[in-house]
Amino acid sequence: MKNTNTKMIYEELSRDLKNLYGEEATLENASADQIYSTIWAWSLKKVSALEKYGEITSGRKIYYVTIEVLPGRLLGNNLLNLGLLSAINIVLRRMRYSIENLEEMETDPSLGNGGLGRLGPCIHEGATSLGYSMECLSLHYHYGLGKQVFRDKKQTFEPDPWDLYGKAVNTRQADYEVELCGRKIRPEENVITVTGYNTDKTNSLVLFDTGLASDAVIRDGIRMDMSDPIPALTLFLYPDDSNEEGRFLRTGQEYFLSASSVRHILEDVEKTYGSIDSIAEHAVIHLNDTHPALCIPEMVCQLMDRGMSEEKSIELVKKLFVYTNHTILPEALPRVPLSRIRAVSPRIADMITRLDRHVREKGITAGPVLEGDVVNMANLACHFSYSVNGVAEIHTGILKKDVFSDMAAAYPDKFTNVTNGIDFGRWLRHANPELAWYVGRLTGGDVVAKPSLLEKLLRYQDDTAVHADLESIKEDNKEALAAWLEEEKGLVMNPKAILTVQAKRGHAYKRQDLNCLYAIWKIQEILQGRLPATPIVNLIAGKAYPTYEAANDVFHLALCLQELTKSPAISPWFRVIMPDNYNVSMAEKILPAADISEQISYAGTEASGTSNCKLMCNGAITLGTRDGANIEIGDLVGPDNIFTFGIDAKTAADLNRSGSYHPYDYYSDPEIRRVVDFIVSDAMRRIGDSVILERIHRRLTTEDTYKCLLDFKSYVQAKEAAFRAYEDKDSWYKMSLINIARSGFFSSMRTARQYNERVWHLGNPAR
Ligand code: 26W
Repeated sequence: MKNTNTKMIYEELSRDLKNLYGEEATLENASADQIYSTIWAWSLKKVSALEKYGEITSGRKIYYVTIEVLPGRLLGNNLLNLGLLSAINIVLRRMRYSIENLEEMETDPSLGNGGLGRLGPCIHEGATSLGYSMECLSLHYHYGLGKQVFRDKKQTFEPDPWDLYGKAVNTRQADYEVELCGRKIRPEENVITVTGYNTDKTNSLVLFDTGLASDAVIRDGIRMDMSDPIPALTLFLYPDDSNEEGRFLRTGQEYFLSASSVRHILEDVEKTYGSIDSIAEHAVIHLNDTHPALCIPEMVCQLMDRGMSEEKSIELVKKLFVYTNHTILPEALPRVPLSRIRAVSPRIADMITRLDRHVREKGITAGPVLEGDVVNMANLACHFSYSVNGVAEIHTGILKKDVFSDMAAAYPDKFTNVTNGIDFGRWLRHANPELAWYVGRLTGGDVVAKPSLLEKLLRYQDDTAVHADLESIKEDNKEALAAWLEEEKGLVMNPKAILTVQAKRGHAYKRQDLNCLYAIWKIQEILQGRLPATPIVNLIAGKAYPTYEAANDVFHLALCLQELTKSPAISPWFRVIMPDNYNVSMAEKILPAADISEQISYAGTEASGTSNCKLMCNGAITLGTRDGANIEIGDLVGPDNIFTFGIDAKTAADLNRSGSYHPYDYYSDPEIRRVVDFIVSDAMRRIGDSVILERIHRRLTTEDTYKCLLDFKSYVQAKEAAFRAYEDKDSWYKMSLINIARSGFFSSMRTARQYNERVWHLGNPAR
């Protein structure tokens, strides 16, 4: 090998392989497993050789506390950040391997549920790349959310262990103890090193565990005996909370995360600075949604234990915490009985009472912390954080005008917006190397380090040769996805079809059912001989919470449509595809292949969305409502480069308030009725479960909380317009190019920078 870098890597790997598997082992005769393990261990050595940010002792450090985290696979991402990805691929090619094949051996931990869980790692990576000192604190769930398996066209879950990943985890026993349900627990801190792009600095992801989790309490699937919360505490993310035992367990998890985080932070500051006297100069504690809000009373208690008065402790806390809200749905703004918190920690319950009194004694009547015996966690977070933010312009607006309007009036300077961002290293360079290389060549720079360089693509917007190149990259990605879907999931996808993708958590407000209604409409069109010019693949992916009936029902509908569209009368023109167990690594395969990004939530309900940004930078065109970050995408690309439909958030809010929406009014339209009634047709009943299909039909015709029938026609029109537009490849790839060019705004480095300017105020970060 000519290149010294690759030669050196080859020699290092050969040596490491021999150390692991004996003198006989060579890279040429080793198994894929042995090569993977060798590269994995080698990459971890390289990562741990990097300097630690923790050593920086000036400026503030961010402690980002989150109940869920979706770090994704480490190997490829770390190699990219270390600048070794291309070189290692050259080395591997000699053995007829590629990093893409090998990294399939790494488990992908499902320690998160969706956008909230993935956002943390994206911001963490952005902050690390910028040189900010940031620790992400979460729980070490043994099985994460669970592995989604479709049985009989229904979603089930199996435990999803992520043992392999354990090799990257450094476990240490904490020096402190936390008290939970009357028991003293010394947490385990499981530390994973987080790398940034093009920097030799690293940060850490710290996952707390009780060390007391026991598989013996697991019953079937992800159900558990929760009578004793301690052995169950760190087994699964979001345990079933349909009964009091489950709700108690969740509060226990939230308190364990909060107590461990606060003790960890105090210890970190004490160790670094010798005391906690000026902690607000050295630390900012970021509450990623309300789940870790018990950090606030815990911190007051801990400061008081260190000799500070209550008043001073509370005032100090107000300088330490910031809170990001990620949802306006009332059911996800938790209200927790004080008695439940008391059963987990009497001291914390007492402190919440005092914090409530503190607010009232200041004469602030907005947003009571205690409403009778119920703790409003979002209000607690708002009062005692110095900054509260939403995650897209429209979402922050709704928080200020509606959800927290009283609080925004009481604290006019507290509320701000920081629109979400994504890590371009993972979502462009790593997920779509061909596109990343190509746009890098056209822009003449490193678009991962500086995503704003993508703007330079605009000068090629009318260049038909560039359009053709973009088309050929998209085709390659579709072919790779089709091959993977067939091999791994047994699903047939025509790589020549137009691919429209809705990949996200299953939730009524995200309206996967609206997508299914379109599918039915299209099937009926095809059966009547109106065929699309290009075949269509309508891909839906995501997990729904196991006990969330409405979302599970809609997944059943989608799976029935997947079955139905296998029919030879339909499949050549239209197919619904729903692969199981959508996770970060599957997203890395699906999103680069997508032509259309479906962002069809009911206006005003999707805080931001992040798959919309990931799809955008991979050249997909948004088909969306005026919701979340879709609006900012629309502003960036202009109305000609996005397909917008449906009522806007103001109309939606007025309609919700007036209660004047009756789905039956729309159901009486013959076209809509024909589509909706198809759900309970004989053809569908032969494939699916009639009870579920009838339930969906009833929900749509009598409740339709998120007004699918109202937006249906406008959605069909917009989707059909998108498919028509696809037929003119030059104008389609011009749109695609403009979307890629304008996507740099959604870099998580921009997000981290804005958090620093508007929220964290770090002092003197490295860049
Ligand atoms: C079950 C309790 C619960 C409550 C809220 C679980 C999870 C939540 C999360 C806050 C919901 C969530 O994931 N929100 C998503 O956050 C993303 C990152 O900001 C946004 O892009 C999504 O729009 C928002 O739905």
